[in-house]
Amino acid sequence: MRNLVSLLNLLFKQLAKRRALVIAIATPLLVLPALYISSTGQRDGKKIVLKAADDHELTYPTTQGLLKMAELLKKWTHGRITMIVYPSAQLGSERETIKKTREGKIDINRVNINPITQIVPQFKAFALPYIFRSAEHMHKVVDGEIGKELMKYLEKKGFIGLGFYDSGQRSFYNSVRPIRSVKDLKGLRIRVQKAQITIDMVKALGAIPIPMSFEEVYTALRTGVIQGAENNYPSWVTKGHFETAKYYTQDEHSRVPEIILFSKKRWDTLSPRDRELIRRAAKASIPYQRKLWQKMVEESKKKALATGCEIITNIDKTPFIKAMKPVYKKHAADLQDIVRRIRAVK
Ligand code: GTR
Repeated sequence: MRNLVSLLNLLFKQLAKRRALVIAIATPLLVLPALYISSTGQRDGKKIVLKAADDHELTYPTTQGLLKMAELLKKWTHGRITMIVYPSAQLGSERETIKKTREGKIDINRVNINPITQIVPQFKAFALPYIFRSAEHMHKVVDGEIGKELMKYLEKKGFIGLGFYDSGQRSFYNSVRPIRSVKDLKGLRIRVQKAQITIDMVKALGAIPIPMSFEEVYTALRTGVIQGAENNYPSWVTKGHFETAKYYTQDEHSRVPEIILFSKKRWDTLSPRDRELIRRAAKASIPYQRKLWQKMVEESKKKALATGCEIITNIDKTPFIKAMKPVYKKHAADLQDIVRRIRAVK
């Protein structure tokens, strides 16, 4: 018995020593890179100017998110890394900027996932109608393992994914009549993003999908080329679509997020230290953007109501969900596993 006690004592002492040793070795290993990154060493090195694109104006939460990134990079590097944000589609429509980002002509690009599904079909999992139960569910999925997995597919296509911003839910709005059921959509000319999944979704509901760029929607609504579109509250209002399309129905058919892309071509020229800084800045901008988002949704609704718009919230979504079956059949056939995993996220 005594032997056993002394054996155990010895064992504990050894373990304690080892732990001290592990801590002594690991602490500087963990702390030093962090100190290094935040130290004045960031001043030195190549000056870098990054060009960033967004199709919303400066006050919109996504553009504000990019500006937060720019501010952090400037601060952390004492001005060595400058990120210039070009708002309001100054660098081109979403489709054009995606191409330019791939070519290395734009370094950072905040875009919606819908057009990305045309390049990386796996992202359709995030664009499927009614796939997410709530904002919390969506955050858990995109910020977790599934989000990381999908980001990997981007690399082969020339992009580095830095994180997801909020875009709320997309719903229908139009200038003709309040949509209270699926049949009210019948025959309406509805603008959609240039993505097959959104085209098929609108078709499945009996409306006529008209793919066009975001920048063309305002005039197309005014001239009657289209009678409606689908988007979140802030886009409906900030882009002035609500001036003509006065009926907004909260059918919430998708909760497709926004993504911050970095050009792989440019990424490959950066030092590991700068890549890490950029990743961190993007990550830090996400909670900031999401907070602004909440505020903007409320403000947009208020503004629209104050100008005489009608917001229809009390609809039965079940027929909308049922009508989306062909969309799942066509677009989610190869994504069954991921769809199952998304649904299983609690
Ligand atoms: C918005 C999104 C834009 C653009 C737009 C659209 O919600 O933030 O980047 O994708 O939708 O419908 O084209």
